[in-house]
Amino acid sequence: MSEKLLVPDIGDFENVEVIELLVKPGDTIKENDPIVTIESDKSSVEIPSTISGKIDTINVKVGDKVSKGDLLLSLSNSTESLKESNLPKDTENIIKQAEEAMAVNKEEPVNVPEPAKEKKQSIIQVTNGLDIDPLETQDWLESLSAVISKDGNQRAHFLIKELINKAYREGANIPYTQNTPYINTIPPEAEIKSNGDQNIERRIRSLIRWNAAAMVVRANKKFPELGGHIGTFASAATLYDVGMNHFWRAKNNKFGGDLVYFQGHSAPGMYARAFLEGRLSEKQLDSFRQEVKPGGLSSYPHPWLMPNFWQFPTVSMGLGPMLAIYQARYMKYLINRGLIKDEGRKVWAFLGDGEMDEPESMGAIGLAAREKLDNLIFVINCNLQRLDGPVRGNGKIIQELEGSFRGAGWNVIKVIWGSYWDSLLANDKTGQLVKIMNETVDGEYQAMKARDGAYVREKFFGKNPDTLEMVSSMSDKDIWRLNRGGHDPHKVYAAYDKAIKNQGSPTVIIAKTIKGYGMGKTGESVNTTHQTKKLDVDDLMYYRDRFDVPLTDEQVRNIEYFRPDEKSPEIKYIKERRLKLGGYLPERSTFAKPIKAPSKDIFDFMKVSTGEKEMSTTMALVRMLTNLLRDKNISPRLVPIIPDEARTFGMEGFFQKIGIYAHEGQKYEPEDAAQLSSYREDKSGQVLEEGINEAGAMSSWIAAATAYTNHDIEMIPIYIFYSMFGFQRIGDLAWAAGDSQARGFLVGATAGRTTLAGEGLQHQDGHSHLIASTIPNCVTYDPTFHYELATIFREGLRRMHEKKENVFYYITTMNENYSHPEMPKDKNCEEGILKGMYKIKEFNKYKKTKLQLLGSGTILREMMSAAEILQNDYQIDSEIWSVTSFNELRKDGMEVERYNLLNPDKTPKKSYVEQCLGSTEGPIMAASDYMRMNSDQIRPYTNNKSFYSLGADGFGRSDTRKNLRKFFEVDKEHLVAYGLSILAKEQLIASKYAKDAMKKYKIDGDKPMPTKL
Ligand SMILES: Cc1ncc(C[n+]2csc(CCOP(=O)(O)OP(=O)(O)O)c2C)c(N)n1
Ligand SMILES: [Mg+2]
Repeated sequence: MSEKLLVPDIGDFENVEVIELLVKPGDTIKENDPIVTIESDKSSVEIPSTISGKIDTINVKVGDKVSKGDLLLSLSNSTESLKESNLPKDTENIIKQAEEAMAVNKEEPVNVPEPAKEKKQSIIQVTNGLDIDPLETQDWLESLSAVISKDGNQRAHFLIKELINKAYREGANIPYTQNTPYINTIPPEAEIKSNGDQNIERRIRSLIRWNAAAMVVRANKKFPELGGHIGTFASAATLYDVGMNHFWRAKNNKFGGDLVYFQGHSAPGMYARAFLEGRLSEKQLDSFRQEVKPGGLSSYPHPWLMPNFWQFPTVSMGLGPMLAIYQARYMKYLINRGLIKDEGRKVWAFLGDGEMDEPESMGAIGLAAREKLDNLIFVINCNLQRLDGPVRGNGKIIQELEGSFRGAGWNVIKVIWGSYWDSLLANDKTGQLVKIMNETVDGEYQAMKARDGAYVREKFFGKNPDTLEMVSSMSDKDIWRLNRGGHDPHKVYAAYDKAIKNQGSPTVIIAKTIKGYGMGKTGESVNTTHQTKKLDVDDLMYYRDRFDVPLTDEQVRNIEYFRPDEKSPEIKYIKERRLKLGGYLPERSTFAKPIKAPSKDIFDFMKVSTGEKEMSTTMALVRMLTNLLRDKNISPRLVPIIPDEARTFGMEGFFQKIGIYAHEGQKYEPEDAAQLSSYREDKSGQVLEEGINEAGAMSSWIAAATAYTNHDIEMIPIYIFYSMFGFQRIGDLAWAAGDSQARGFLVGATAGRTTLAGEGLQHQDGHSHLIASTIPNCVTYDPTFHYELATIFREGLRRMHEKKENVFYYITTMNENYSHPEMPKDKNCEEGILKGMYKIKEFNKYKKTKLQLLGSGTILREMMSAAEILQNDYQIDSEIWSVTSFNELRKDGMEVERYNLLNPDKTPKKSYVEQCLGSTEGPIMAASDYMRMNSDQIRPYTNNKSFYSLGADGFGRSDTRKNLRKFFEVDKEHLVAYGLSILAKEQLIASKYAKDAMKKYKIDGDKPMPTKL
């Protein structure tokens, strides 16, 4: 039986060119095998087969233009075929039912019943929240208690929900509240108990506390400028220790490991623990914050500086929470794509309560709930203080966070009160204690912990006669010992245990602690705690006594570290616990296998001229990626990341081909189901379509770009964004990517200040390369032609993913269509492209006057046209250099210059720029579609040649490309005029030529500088 394969619905396009045939007559194909690649002026897409069989004839050839319904090929022996109708069965049924319903509706007029008349009643509304009938209240509460004890919490919850629904239906406008009372989420009777030895754990914790504080104090004694923080870790020690002793599993050869984002300022605590574990020496502790000499300990978690220790940079507040969310999401992505096993690994993130004010901290919590990230646990250390003072003096940060997280769909566990409060709360029959707990604001809670028990009795329990009575038999000391939940290992253990068992949603543990816990009068719960880095002898003695650290007064005065004997129960315990949990944390390692770079010929099609055909470099990139998806080594590792701009970049073809990642698959039939580029969501989809969310997309990219260490699998993330919304928008995340040793590609598409025409000031990028150049391990390129792009991309794959170099690439691509020439045959061309410049053309007819013309990005083409005019109209020769990266040239120039200055006695080396330009003839004129600073970067390395740079300085604006280039003076006419003027200034030609050209091209010499317009 013979079947015919027709061109499917390709959206709004008609007469689209066939650019590749992927099959030939005689081939046996299966459903979904790609048949041909077609390309419009915006995008290229593969057409998959909808049938299986052996190809008899192919009815199209490369270069043909096709539209929907055209015959592509005929097949025989097909084993499967699509039904006439493409509509899924379900849809057919739905349509049928709808039609039947409509038929019925036609006959029967819609009969909407009149609303029942409201019975008028006179009710006295109580609006001030007072209890007008305590007996009635008591009845209701007792009924509820009875339900709880008879049928359990769930039933009680159900009844309350029903009551609320009923009240709502009857018109009661009940304000919705996400808050529960200011007490622990887990009642004491439901707490799961730790099987750890509490005494030893307390001793270990005390030693860690002491050593952490000692290392900060010692460093500052030596060099007061070094700084450091004691208060943050002092408040969080229990939160960390319970995790370290009982929950966090390390990576080893059997398990991938939990991923823990440590709060940056608590770094001393992690070092102090590693010291007890025997991983860091006393000498290393003594080099805290002195990193210049090898072996020093970095101030905060920085993988770049301690590559075998720290995994995640977190100290720029707000990045940790966001990165952790996307890390958890990416872990699920890898699992759902079958690239890693689901081992129940967790991502834990430790955050400060002040940190939660960063928009990034809360910005992605909706995504975490939506994606049901039950592998994610936030622990927010609510010590109620940030740097300057209270986080919410007049309110309650814990309640506020509870509302926000619960509202977003998280599982919320509040750990507010320690065990000493349990009996008081159990005796709170009238609810007065909880009432004052609810009413007391954080400013008061903080002040209480800066004072003493008598103050707490008066200011807290004294708020109500009942509560004052409750503590009448307690001494002030007893009252002072009433601990906060975050300092109680039992409460923390119970919360962690519940968190790891939670399914279907992320968990946030909101723990109440005291900033500077144990630091005494100078540092505990006072507004200056955060900055306290020095403790005087009295404070140190107090700290020692407070935590029973076994040091003599003399040792305290010397601020000695304390590490018990190797055979002591403490050291044995700490090691045993970690052994049980698979190893030490934090620890950074990688066992990822390299990805073999694709063979060179996969990019060969980008080395030949495109002839008449015009395309943008963005489109060339999409073509290249489409080809890479056919390489079986590379294909599964590619992670295309797009923030809602796939159609802008012509990448919609990827939707069908590799699918959009969606953890729930696709629960609906997409509106464009019948089209070739239909919006296909899939549980194992490959594209990360992030929506309008550059920070999230960058966080995903970082997760993918560090998968080689966090998941031991090398991935190739390619994040494609509007270049203006890249580095400018998420600069600090890009910096963190550098710190994280991320490997992957960032592509700034629609780049250039005059190349993106109509979009205007906020869209036209003239500086992303400069921002990118600030990141030491970011390699950047601004290519013009497809073969440059291919050469750069392939080298990026080789350096990063085969050779595992810790760099990442930033490449700009444009949306201007033009034809691309064949790659020059010169054997140095490839090297030049990669180093940053190569000679692309030379005009050498007149041999009188010469100019060196350097162009980058699309402005190279303006430069090439200008050179032609200079030759034809003014008899000026020139050499034209394609500069693929001013940034890379500058890096090389800097390095060589530095070497020469540091080695005055040696033969000076030559920078690459000097090698190219040093002995050329004539002044240099350089231009790019970026600020002059871009091309200016190489000025010092040209061997003192005259150097002039042009560029697009100033705010962009919407207009045509031609007008914009004229405005910013980088069009060919301005380049000609400037070129002549430069030659005149250098006294190589008469100035009249420049004047004439300006007149000819209507260039006004008195026009204001574009930066001022
Ligand atoms: C983006 C950013 N802004 C400012 C800072 C400076 N800073 C460091 S810690 C801190 C206060 C932290 O308070 P909190 O989050 O409550 O943490 P805590 O130390 O109280 O646990 C500030 C403002 C920073 N590290 N990062
Ligand atoms: Mg805080």
